[in-house]
Amino acid sequence: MLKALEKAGILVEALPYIKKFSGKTVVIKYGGAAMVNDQLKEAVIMDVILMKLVGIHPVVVHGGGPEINGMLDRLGLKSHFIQGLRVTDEATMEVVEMVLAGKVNKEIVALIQRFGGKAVGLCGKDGGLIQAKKRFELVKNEAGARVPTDIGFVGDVVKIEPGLVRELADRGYIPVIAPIGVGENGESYNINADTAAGELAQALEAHKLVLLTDVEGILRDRQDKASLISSLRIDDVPALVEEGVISGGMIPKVTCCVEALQGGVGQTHIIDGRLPHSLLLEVFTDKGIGTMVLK
Ligand code: X2W
Repeated sequence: MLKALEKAGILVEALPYIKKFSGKTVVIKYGGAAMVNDQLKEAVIMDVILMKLVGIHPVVVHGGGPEINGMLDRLGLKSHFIQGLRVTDEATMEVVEMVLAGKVNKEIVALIQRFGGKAVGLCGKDGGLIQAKKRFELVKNEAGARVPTDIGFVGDVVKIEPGLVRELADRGYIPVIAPIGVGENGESYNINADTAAGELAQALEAHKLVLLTDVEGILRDRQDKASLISSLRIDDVPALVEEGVISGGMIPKVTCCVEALQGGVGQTHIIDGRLPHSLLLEVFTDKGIGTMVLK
């Protein structure tokens, strides 16, 4: 157990950060492993509530890929992905919307309320928050050429209408947002949650975008946890991709950070959601815990 003095030291270390971030918006993408385990879920929620209580405006954008897979399975529907995106036919879209905007969104809202915060759940349809259009994913064909491919109701963000989210945040609520977009004719689109969080962070002119994932951050040597890169700049990214340090599922996450930074977000962080209170450790301590990507 920590001695009283050590505890005080930890609180004091947080002070300059509390001062610096007070009144600023922090968009948190919440998904993956940190959302499956109940204990981790509670740890994340408590961190978000603490942030709100010290004057920061956290905005939660959640995923729910594993929950969607589970429900599709129960209904006897197959999950199918192309380049990490769910191929979303009409029946799948119906399930995606029910699971994300219904079940997952309301679960998070209820948890925040239960632990003493105030939360309001929205999806991209509410107040026209996330306007989207059909995405054609560039997929390599047999000849090696990248051709636009129809993957159903997967959306690209056209426009974000952030007014409602700002108002809720100013009134003391934590907005909780499901990554469902709305099309011109009111149709629903399934949007990757990292992408939705990045776009929201830009529209809200957020100070920070935090992606909670199920890896430690970017490791120079994947076998060695001590090789974590705690901070890097946009300019370092191409070389790290070239060397294979940033690869696979990390590429879209880093791209999301780079785009957010280019769109005016101050700092972006990729952190390990499997570690209890990783959010607090990244935001309120000097060293942080994951990888920070800066401009
Ligand atoms: C995702 C949306 C949820 C998501 C999906 O259908 O799974 C697309 O792939 P995680 O938990 O962050 O993976 N959408 C287009 O991104 O959830």
